[in-house]
Amino acid sequence: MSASRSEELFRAAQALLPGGVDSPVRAFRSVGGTPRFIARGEGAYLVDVDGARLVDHVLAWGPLILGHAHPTVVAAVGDALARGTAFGAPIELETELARRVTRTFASVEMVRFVNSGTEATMSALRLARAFTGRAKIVKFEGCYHGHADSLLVKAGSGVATLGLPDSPGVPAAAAQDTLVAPYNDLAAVTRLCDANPGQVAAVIVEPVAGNMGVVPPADGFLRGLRALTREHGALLIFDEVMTGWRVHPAGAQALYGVAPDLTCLGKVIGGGLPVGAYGGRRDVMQLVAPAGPVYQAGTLSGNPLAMAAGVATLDALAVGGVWERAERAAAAVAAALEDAARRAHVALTVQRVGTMLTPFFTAGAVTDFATAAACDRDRYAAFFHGMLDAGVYLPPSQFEAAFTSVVHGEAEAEAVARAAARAFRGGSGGG
Ligand code: KE4
Repeated sequence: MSASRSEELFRAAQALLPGGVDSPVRAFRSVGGTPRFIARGEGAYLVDVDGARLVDHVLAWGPLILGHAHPTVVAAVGDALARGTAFGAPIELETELARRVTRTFASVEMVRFVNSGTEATMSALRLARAFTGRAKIVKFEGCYHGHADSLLVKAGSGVATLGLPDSPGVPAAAAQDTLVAPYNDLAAVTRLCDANPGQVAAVIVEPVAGNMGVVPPADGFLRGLRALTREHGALLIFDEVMTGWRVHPAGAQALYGVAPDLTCLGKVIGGGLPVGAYGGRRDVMQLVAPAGPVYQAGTLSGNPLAMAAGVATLDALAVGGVWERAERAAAAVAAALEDAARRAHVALTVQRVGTMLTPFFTAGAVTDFATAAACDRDRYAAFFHGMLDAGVYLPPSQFEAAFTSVVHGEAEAEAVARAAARAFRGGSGGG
């Protein structure tokens, strides 16, 4: 389908916005072509500015587990809007959302709301460094925790695996205290902790990786990190910005039975409005200003519109059987993609945990960034466009997770099956 209005808008946007977007992945750089400009969202669908109606499996990169413009969320935000957009003063809704978060995540005794996942992880690391009095952190290759300097770091060379800046503008000084290990490699983390005795403040991990595509933790990996951090006096931070309410209604920590010291949240918690959060052990969180000396602040943190959207989203999701609809939808999409690939004799590995999944163009399991990077990205790009032309909007990158909502049903799964058969037949990512 022609995308003439999107092309026109994209040209105008590129004159004023770097790359024509406000977040890089939206620019279709890894799949090519022109990003679709969106006119509106309707439940499981996006309608683009050229009138194309697309089954949406990006869902704003995870937040919209209730689908677009859910009536309960729209009403709650509209109601809050009529009373004002921001006060810069405490409101009851902050405590209401905090109640829901602490009831959901048993390891979270206290929580601080911020405006993004980046703020959440950046603040959690500062807090871990303050609590332990240590400087070094361990992260994993292929995991993304937002764009704070000390987290835009790639694996260095050599055993020390000292972090190297992963972006211009990140000074070596900001990267040198970040140690990087391969995902699912507990031995590597042990080596890093042993090589830096008494220096590691925290290990931060996506308990199910979503930012290299969906990569589940190997058996014992998370439990091993829990034991290792305890042994070394470091904090364990679960970055559940994506996995929170996505892999399980109470996050990966409930799914795998491992309690971190700190948890970072985002996406679903704001129902599509800007909300991030970090929380955890009371003895750690009590260090956060103004209760304690660890400074962190935000003009619009806890603002009434975002809090209203978050409370409405979590309340709608808490109704018995609702979350399971999104999980059933994800299972149906995974089965449809696998079946179409099998019929087309295409090597495809679909990895799914709960309501997030990734079709990898490879024959074997994807267990870390190296195996993710070995996938055929060109075939993914071709498949992405084949699906888009057939009315299904997948993430415009092999290294992302696709999502479902509680309003994705059989009709949408059938649309995916038809689109995939056509995309594979048309040679888009096909055999
Ligand atoms: P934000 O600052 O984008 O709200 O959150 C950063 C973040 C932190 N932790 C995890 C596990 C995340 O997945 C993210 C952000 N996820 C990406 C999608 N892979 C957001 C999409 C984008 O960058 O535009």
